[in-house]
Formats: sequence, structure tokens, C-alpha cells
Amino acid sequence: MFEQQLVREAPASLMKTENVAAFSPAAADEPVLAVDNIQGNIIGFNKDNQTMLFLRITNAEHFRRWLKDFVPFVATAHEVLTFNRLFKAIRRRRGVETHTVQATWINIAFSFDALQKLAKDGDALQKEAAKFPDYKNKSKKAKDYKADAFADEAFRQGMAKRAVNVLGDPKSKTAEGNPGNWVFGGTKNEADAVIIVAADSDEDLDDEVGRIEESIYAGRSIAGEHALSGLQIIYKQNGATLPPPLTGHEHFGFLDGVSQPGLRGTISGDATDVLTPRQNPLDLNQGKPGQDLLYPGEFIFGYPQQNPQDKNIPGIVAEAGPVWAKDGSFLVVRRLRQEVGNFHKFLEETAQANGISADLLGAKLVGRWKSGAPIMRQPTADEPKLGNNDCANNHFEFDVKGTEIKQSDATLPEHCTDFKFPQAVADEQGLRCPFAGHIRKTYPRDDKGVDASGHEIAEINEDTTQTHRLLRRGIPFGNPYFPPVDSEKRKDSGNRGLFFAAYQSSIVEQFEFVQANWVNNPEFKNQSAGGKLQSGHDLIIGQTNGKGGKRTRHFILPIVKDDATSLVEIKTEEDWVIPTGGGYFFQPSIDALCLLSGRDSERN
Ligand code: N7H
Repeated sequence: MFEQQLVREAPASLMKTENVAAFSPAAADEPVLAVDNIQGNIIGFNKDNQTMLFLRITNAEHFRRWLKDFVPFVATAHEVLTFNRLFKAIRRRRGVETHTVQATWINIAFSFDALQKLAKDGDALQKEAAKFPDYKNKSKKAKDYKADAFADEAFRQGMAKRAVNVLGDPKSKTAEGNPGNWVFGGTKNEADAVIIVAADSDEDLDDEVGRIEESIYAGRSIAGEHALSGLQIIYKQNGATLPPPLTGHEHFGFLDGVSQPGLRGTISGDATDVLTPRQNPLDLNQGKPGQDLLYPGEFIFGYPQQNPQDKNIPGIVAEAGPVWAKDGSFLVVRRLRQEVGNFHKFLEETAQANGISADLLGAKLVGRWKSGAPIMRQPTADEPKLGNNDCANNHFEFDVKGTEIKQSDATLPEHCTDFKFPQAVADEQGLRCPFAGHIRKTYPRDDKGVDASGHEIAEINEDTTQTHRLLRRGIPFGNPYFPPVDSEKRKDSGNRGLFFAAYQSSIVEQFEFVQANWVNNPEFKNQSAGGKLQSGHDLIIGQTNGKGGKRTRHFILPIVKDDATSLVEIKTEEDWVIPTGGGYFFQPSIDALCLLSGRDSERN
């Protein structure tokens, strides 16, 4: 089914010495990222095996002491980047992937309620913070050190309270997706903290998770000292890259993790030492071709954000939280169970009714073929070579035609070329990639929103869109399911799906905005004219509670017949992506973990 296994790029530039100044000319004005202070998964662990331990804090004082010993085991972005660079250098020299270097990483994040318990004494924290170089000359007000300083309303309330009203999750109390029935993070079982463990092999993962579980229950710190943890594990979620032929793909069969925002900024302050190498010789504001570079404040507190007026000029610094929020990030997790059999049944039946193939319908719903090839560039059939090519598989816009990168444009070995595959055409009408296609809904690129009279609206345009991006770090859970040919036997109530995880600096403006204002909103970029729906819902992840709790979702599907395109409205009431758990967390910096647990700064 998939021509060759794609090795997804680890998020790290090449060895610094391999960079040249011409490779990153704009970076001199970009911020220096405190990679020794930022937790590693924000930059990206990129591991095939992960376990998430969802925790309840039963005794805040015991937990604080336990955390104090735990901090040195929390992986920094610096460690992860150093490993990724070494890994890449070895792979490049050997020519194949080997197990020469391996690593196991740990990160930790907290709910608002948990941080309220850990950071409620503003005076004490302010006094303690004076010993930390980063906080020394900061605010003189004790209230700015309390967790209550977090302004994000979604984070303050938690996911369970907003699931039905904001995210559109099932309202019916008996529905599996209603937060009253979630396996963790619902109205009855919200988590205070999550520990993420990631490893190259499941053996390494089991060892590390075993050590953490033992330290939680055996009254010992992770370093072996006597210490009650003040913790209880309320849910353990394992996740893993799917086995061949689905490696790198999610359960419906589509390649995942293709498009990610590129981060501006340098690692060491040297302008050549960029976090994201600039590989498009025709556009130095991109990483890989099509990967727009964003100011890191979109994802990490304490750095400039995007400027909604001009994406190439930095905006304000993201700091809507306590003083110690700097170098931290909000983490949204959502356990999404997938009904694989029903999804394929729907594809086959609907495709047949409309005289097209199930593969084409799937590609229209996602915006990419199963191989990852974008439908904007490959409108009639899949092309795995394009899906596999990181220089080309993200190089397209929706409103303007694509630009070829010729061999002669590539003046450095790291530069991409992109002339071997057809380029995208301008698709202002959503005929090639439907407006409600999953990738067009969740990242509309250069799309322009229009009101009922055809005037442009500010909510969607190339610059404002960049303020609603997500750094996705999800991983599949459960075994693959290959639906039997007999469609009657296809009901798949198996325990499999996507463990969605994403980092951002505003949950309201990023994860919730994308889900509520774009994905679930049938008028999305085109407001209704004369009562006709003009975009529809994202049928992959869309959630809705219509009249009487009805879950009907619509999708406007363009069908080409005899050179003419007609728009067909397809409908479904079925849920094949079902929320079964989740939470809103904050992943503090290493210094903040030290401050909250009573440990000295590691960065003196
Ligand atoms: Fe999505 N899928 O398999 O169909 N997603 N997603 N997602 N998603 C993407 O670029 C999928 C979910 C985004 O920059 C691809 O990685 C499934 C949630 C964003 O072009 C595929 C589930 C949210 C992008 C899928 C799921 C998002 C994206 C294309 C749930 C946020 C990048 C490959 C089970 C609210 C868009 C890729 C861009 C891409 C699938 C969940 C958001 C194949 C099955 C909950 C921002």
C-alpha cells in the first residue's frame, strides 16, 4: 500500500558547523531560545513509543518534595536537540538508520487547579524567585507569582467544563463522547498532572515508566530516596507508531505529522545556529518549502508572537501568566477513539453513491491522499513519491498557484528543489481541496474569509491565520484494524485512535479557536448567502450538537463530471472520531519546576 517507509525528520537543524551564514540571513533579529530551560517535547521528542501517566495530587506538600527530586530527570529542549543533531549526523554518515544512539525522555505538565495548589503563596514565591537569574528583576507584586495570574479562560476552567459548549462534544449524557463518560479528564476524573515518557523501544519505555510508577507508589523519589509522592495514577495511556504498513500513518490510513509550523529563533545566539533551517531558496521566511516560520511566542511564553498585521514583523511578547510562565507552554491533550470500520464504510457507500472512488473521497475529506501527497498538487490519484518528499509535500497554498523551485535555485546543499511534481493551481472556489477538508479547515494558509456579500473578513487571511497554529505532538494508540471485506461485520468498537497533543501559548486562540471557529463551523470562511451552507463541517474531527442534540454534519463535495464541477452536499450523523479523554495543562520551564518545588535554579 505504501511504497517506502518515510523517515520523518526530527525537529532539529543540522550540526551548527554545517550551517553557513547565507543559510539563515534573517535570524540575526530573531529571539534566542532558552533551550536549557524549555521542556523537550515542546520542540518535539519524535519517539515511536510513549506513555502518558495522568495523575491526581493527593497531598501537595508530599508532591512538592517528590517533584524536587524529579526535576533533573525532566528532559530539556537542549538535550533533545543535541540528541536529534547527533542522531541525524550519524544517520547521514551511515546512510541508514541505526540504533547507535537512543534516548528516553520525560516531561511533566500541570492543570490550572494543580498549579493553584502549588503556587498559591505569592509572597513566598516572590521571595524565592529573587534567587533565580531570570526572575530577579521581575515584578514586585506578589500576585504576579501566583498561578491565578494565568489569564487563559480555557486553561482556568479545564477541558471537561468546555467540552460540550465550546468543543461541540456530545451533549447526550449517555453518549460515549460526553465528558461524563471519559476514561480520564472528564467531569468526574480530571487529572492534575501528566507525565509524558518517550523512548525508542518499548522495553526502554517500560523500564522508565516502571521506575516512575515505583517511585510514585513505593514512597521513594525517582533517585531512590525516601519520599512520599503525594500522587495517584488515575489513567495510563500507551501510544506507539503503528506497525508496517501503517508506520507514520494514523488509524484511518493517512500519513500524519506532515505539516508543522517552523519556529523562528536561534539556539545559541549565533545567527547561523537556527532552530529551523531555511531550506526554501526562494523564500527565507520558510523552513522547508511551504513551512512558514513563526515567532516562538505563538507556542512558548516569554517570546514575541506573530504580528497579525504582518507575519514577518514580530508581535507582542506572550506573557499572559505568572512571572515564572516564561519558557513554558500550554499542552492540550485529547484522547480521540477512532471507529475505523465505520469510517471506511461511510467512505465506500458515499463514494459509490456519487460515482467516485473511496480513496478520492477520503483525500477530499482530509486534503491529502493516504501517502501524504496534497490533493492541491495531485488532484486525481495518489502519488506516494510526493507524499514522501518533505521538500514538496507541504509546498502549496490554496488561493495562488504553486512556484517551482528549480535545480539552479538550490545554491546550498541543504536547499530544497521542487520541480518533479505538478504544482498546485489557485483554488479560490474549493473545487480541488474542499473548504471543509481537514487540512484546509485546521490551517487555511492563504485563504481569505468572505461575508455573505462577498466582502473579505478579518478572521481568515494569511496573517491572522498564523495566530491560530498548533505544534502537534500526537501519537496513535491501540492496534491497527483492517476492516473485513464483508461490510456488515465492520463495526469496529476497538480501543484505538489518536492521542492528540498540541502546544500553544493560548488555548482559547489556538486549539479551541481551530476546533470551534473553523472545524465545527459550517460557515467557516464563507458566510452563508441565502441560507446555503458554503463550506460545511470538517467530517474527520468535526463535533456538533444541533437541535435536540442532533449530530448531523455536512460537507460540500466538489464532483467533476464531463469537465463540469458540481457541488454535492453530503451528510452524516455518525461519529467516527470520539473524544474519550483529555485535558488542558501547562508545561512549565525547568526553572519554574525548581521554583515551585523549592529547588535552586540549575541556571545560575
Ligand atoms: Fe489532524 N487524519 O488522519 O485525517 N490531521 N487529525 N487534527 N490536523 C492532519 O499534516 C487527523 C486533529 C490538525 O498544516 C493530517 O500531519 C485525525 C485535531 C492540523 O496543513 C491528517 C485526527 C486537530 C493539521 C490528520 C486528527 C487537528 C492536521 C495531514 C483525529 C486540532 C495540519 C497530515 C483522530 C483541533 C494542517 C499532516 C496543515 C493535519 C488526521 C485530529 C489539527 C491525515 C484522524 C483534534 C492543524
